[in-house]
Amino acid sequence: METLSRADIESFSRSLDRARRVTVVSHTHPDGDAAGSTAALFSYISERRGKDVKVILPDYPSDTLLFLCDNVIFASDHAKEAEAWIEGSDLIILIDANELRRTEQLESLIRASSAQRILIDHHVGPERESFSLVFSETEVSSACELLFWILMEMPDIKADAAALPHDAARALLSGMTTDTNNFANSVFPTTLEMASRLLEAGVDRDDILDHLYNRYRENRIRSMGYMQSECMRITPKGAAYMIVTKEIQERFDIREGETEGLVNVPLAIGKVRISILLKEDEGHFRVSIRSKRGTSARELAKSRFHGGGHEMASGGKLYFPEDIPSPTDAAAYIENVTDDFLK
Ligand SMILES: [Mn+2]
Repeated sequence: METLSRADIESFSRSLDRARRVTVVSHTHPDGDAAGSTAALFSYISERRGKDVKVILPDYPSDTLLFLCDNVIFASDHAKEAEAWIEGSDLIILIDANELRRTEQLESLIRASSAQRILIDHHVGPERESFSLVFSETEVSSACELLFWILMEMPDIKADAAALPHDAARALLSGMTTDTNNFANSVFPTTLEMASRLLEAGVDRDDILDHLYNRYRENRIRSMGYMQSECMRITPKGAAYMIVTKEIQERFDIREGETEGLVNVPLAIGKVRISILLKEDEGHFRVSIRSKRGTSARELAKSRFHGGGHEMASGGKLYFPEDIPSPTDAAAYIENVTDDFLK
């Protein structure tokens, strides 16, 4: 990848050489890119660099991603262990998040540590001031892709994907696959080149697809059908929205990550320009936004939902009672802001 600087690569490699104990972290509600990129860093740093390394994630991903999480400390139920590991680390790498606050409860521990901090990310607006070394590239599919191209430059890999630990290669292809929605969006020439090199190196893509897409619970599929049939609203200006209330989550026993992908579905409708999914949580809704070209999901997320992300795939939050008096006011809020936003 031409935009990677030789000096940064060398500096990263030296930091890995010097480190005794390494922490790899990513964002809360980890997706496939977070799980895949942290798993790949783990395999590379432990197997190729022989370092003591652990992945710490703030909480659990969906069950279908657990095949990437063999070496993870989940801080949500192992807080003491996570804290001790971070405190004893001299190198902390944040990947697939542009800001430390995306690690939620881990942020204060990371800020309190004297360890060197490195950021590897593909979102807009990296928090440069909190890291001594930053790899930030938005013209890639995923953090997994950016990491792949960084690893290709490493002196022990020498641009040979077959020299990656097998688990790292598999994790990289997995995370890139989920962030591109299985090659449906954010695909760059470098993305296909990465996929090609990993397949050539022997990664079993069919096995990855089976893990990612063929192991859902029946409830997830039934709830998605219900949401599309009964809960999707489309405004005259082409905003589609679905509100997954606490009541619906309980009725279908919806678990973490099980609404993943649902926000993309309404974009298949011709008149829909932007799709918004709200999932009720404690005191707020988690908001996912996807848009078609020419409409900015990021702008809407930034201006109305305290969020941000990518141009056509963003997220944020809607708080009650701060933004809306109560959860039942969410539909009216969405209709108002989208009517104003979609001129
Ligand atoms: Mn990502």
